[in-house]
Amino acid sequence: MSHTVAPATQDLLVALRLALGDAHVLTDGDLSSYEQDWRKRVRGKALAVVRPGNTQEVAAVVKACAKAGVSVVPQGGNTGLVVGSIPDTSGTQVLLSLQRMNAVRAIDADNLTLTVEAGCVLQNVQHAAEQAGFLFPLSLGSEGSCTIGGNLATNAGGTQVVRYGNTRELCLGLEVVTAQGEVMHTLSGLRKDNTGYDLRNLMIGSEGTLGIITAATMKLYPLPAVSLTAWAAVPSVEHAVKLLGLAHQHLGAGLTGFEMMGQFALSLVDKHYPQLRVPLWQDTPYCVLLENSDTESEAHARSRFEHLLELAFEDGCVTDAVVAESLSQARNLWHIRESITLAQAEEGLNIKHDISLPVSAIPAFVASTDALLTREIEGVRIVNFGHLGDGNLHYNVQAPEGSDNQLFLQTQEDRVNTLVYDAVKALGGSISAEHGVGSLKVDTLPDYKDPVALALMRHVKRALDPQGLLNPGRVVR
Ligand code: FAD
Ligand code: 2HG
Ligand code: ZN
Repeated sequence: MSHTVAPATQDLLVALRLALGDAHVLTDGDLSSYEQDWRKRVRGKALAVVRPGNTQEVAAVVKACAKAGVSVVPQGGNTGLVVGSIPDTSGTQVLLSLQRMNAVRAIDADNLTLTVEAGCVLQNVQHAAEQAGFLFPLSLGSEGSCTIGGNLATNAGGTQVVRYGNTRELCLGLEVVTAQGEVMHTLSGLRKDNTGYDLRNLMIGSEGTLGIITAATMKLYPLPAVSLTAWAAVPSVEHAVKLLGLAHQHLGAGLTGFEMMGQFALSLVDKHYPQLRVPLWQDTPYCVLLENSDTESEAHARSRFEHLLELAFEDGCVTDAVVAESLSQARNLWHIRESITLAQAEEGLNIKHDISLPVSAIPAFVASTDALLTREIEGVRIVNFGHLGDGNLHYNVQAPEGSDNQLFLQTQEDRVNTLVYDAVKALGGSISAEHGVGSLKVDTLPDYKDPVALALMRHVKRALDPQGLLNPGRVVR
């Protein structure tokens, strides 16, 4: 397919080809993997997909685009869930894929750090750390395709946050290409550095709107000597919260995962992946997946873990439980948890809500919002699961059985969002816990974000990207 392009655009394409070589400036062929979001909700159209191989090439692309007044959309693994990593439909934006920048630059064992390029797939970062005898704890269902640059740009969370924090907490230094095409060399491995404004933390979570992350220095941890996993049936959300309190009390920093999964969420895994054999889900409204990792001996850790479960049984927090007897059993249990997103995709599009609340407010939120939605929309199905240990729920709303999912989204999405987000706001929560804002929530954010904070965000955007060329229309307008 050939394009008719304006002379200025033609000049830009020539400059990009000169900088990267023809093979890494794509304008023809099937570009859907770059132009379509992971959930297949939106398809954009890029002027060109560029694939720089190093930081200087990223800077050259940004400079050429700034000169031409063309906007740049950075993309890592394109697994984001808020439509932030694809071009708009105008055909005028350059999609900058970081995937070729995937080297592990250095591992500093004494400093407990590793320095990686932004396009490194998360799973490869985990493997590199493990091969050096360390743990890189960030863990997401998308880890086979998402990149560390995307994780930083979204400040991704995942299933180990309760112990190790979000991506932000794992990062010590960044290398960033600015909107002007300059390179900010702040790839430090320092744990202490009070030399002014924290630009690293400004870039983290900015979703490609303030700069393009090209490399990062990340923290490493000792590999745990033992990891224990249990799958427990709990009679209510209140009981799950009580179990979380017990786990904090008895496991301390050894508590590395605490996930809650509602019955409907698990029924979708059972329906679409019956081979995974979801345990206990049929007779209980919620299950909890609990992980305890430690550096002490297995026998000691196991007896403490089992003691915790005994107490939970006595308290009525847990009505039934399975403790993994081997690594492969533990992996299977985690695989079930990580399959919920895929099972939802099989069932058809739903309305996603990635929300956070104080843990103490979660039982009231679930009780009142379940009741509200059930009253308002007959037959509505709620896919409720998430990282309860972090106060983060994926409170997704699925169309009634047998109805048209697309039509449901078209007619109900705004109304359902208002119902859910108003309830979140009333309880002091956030409408984006870990996925970010992207373009999906950019117009909703002003209704829920503190207006002074939002105004400051706009000032920051104008100061760092006065031409408004870095991922425009995402996070703030
Ligand atoms: P992309 O999707 O490519 O981009 C995401 C955003 O970051 C975009 O705004 C993009 O412009 C920007 N960006 C990407 N790379 C750069 C860069 N180098 N510099 C500047 N900006 C950049 N998220 C969680 O937080 N927790 C989970 O548990 C979780 N589980 C998931 C499970 C599944 C099955 C899927 C599909 C997604 C899940 N996600 C989860 C969402 C997603 O994987 C994360 O947001 C991830 O961090 C995105 O990484 P990516 O490389 O795919 O980024
Ligand atoms: C998870 O925790 C992801 O599995 C995806 O954040 C959540 O599918 C979702 O809504
Ligand atoms: Zn999540």
